[in-house]
Amino acid sequence: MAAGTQESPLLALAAGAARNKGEYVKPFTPEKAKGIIMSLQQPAVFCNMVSDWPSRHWTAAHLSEVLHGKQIRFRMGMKNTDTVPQFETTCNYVEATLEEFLTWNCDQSSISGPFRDYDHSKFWAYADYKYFVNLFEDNSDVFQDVLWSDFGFPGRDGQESTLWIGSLGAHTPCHLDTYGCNLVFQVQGRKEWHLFPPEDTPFLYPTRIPYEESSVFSKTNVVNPDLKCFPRFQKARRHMVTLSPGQVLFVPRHWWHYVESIDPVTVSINSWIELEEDHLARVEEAVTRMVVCALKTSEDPHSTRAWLNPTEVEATSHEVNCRYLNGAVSAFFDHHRTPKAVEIQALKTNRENVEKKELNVSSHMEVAQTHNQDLSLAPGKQDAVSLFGPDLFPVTPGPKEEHPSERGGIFEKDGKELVDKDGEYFAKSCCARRQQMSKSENVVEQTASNSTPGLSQAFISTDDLLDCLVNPQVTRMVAQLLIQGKSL
Ligand SMILES: O=C(O)CCC(=O)C(=O)O
Repeated sequence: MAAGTQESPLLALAAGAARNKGEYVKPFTPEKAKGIIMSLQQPAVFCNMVSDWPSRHWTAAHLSEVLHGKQIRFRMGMKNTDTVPQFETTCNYVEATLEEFLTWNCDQSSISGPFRDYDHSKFWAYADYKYFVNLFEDNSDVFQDVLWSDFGFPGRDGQESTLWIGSLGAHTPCHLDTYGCNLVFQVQGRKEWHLFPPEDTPFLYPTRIPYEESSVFSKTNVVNPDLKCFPRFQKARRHMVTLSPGQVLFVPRHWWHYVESIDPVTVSINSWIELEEDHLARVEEAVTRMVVCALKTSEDPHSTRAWLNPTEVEATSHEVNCRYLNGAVSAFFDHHRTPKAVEIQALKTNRENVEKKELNVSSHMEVAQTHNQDLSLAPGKQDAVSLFGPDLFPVTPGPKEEHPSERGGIFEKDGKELVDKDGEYFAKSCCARRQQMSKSENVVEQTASNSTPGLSQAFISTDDLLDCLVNPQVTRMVAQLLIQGKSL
């Protein structure tokens, strides 16, 4: 049993008695669920945890009534099987109501309305990444319909959640999320999840273009890979699961995922749970942003749209990026007060990229592989696996398997920049996608705007950053990666 998941005998007795009376009892207490989430290093599906959540009734038809007439932005994609991923930068967008979406989706002969230019047999539509706080700004009561407190996160509800409504074929290209781990509640229809462990990153051909602060995309279309261009992808260990209504998928930190709607209408709700490692990740992202913005802006100063994901607010200036970096570093130090803690955290989170001894790219890949003998649990938490059963099943490598799913079957199938008092700029959040996600991200902003000195006296200067970026170890690794990338 994982640390922190031990159930008290009294609770177990009470649960047994309730079950005997035919009452609905969740298979895991909040403490136990949280213990699993914090120790499991493999994706897994929780069943029978959300049957009493009011949001289980949130079909697209129901939501269209709740949102009566609200305009939503839909991403439009092709139902083709190209080998090139459909990044958000290459998609078209349509502003429409949910009602108009449902009409287009059901009445395939409809030739009017905002979707009129999109032949239903060729296109899918996806209202993805919709923050509750934006979508339900006039109706915040609905936040309480989502109860992540049942998973051990008290107070977390719709306010920290995102909604996804799609048609058949709607998908999100393969990416990893930089921050947190993820809980995903499938409400309507089914979605197919293709997951790959963080250790397989070299086989996924990561790219920072399109640039997005909170995601790293794969160049590979994982459902139709071009193996001539991306031969290492063959080594990636795909884990697959079909998520059905009523199930909650746990996606551990830095697992790659491609997600596709396989029913005519799908609705899901997710929440990214902040983790300790996010503090250092935020510094890494600030460095990445600075490098990407500097190089891409000088390559083509007029067209940020070509490389910036539409979920990002805008390309930010060097000054703003510098402030963001300083904010992230200050927040890191605020969190890890002692130098020892800083050292441990930095080394721990570095494991995916930098080997301490020799920065050899190919040996790095092998090390990544051997690290991965036991993907399932954090060290010292080996026995959480005993919790697998009908209410929690692991997502395992290889083709998807049928799993016992819903008991009872009650679910339907079917930067902007801010000007501060002194007139100086600070990016509100360099991350549009996650701007409501993380309370700790606000800490970065506040720390940056309250305590970051002027650029000239910045704690981390441009030269400090350059000293690190052109460190011989780093440039050697970059050189090796460049050569390796061109020699395959
Ligand atoms: O459902 C999707 O299309 C993508 C979901 C996703 O990427 C996430 O929850 O992190």
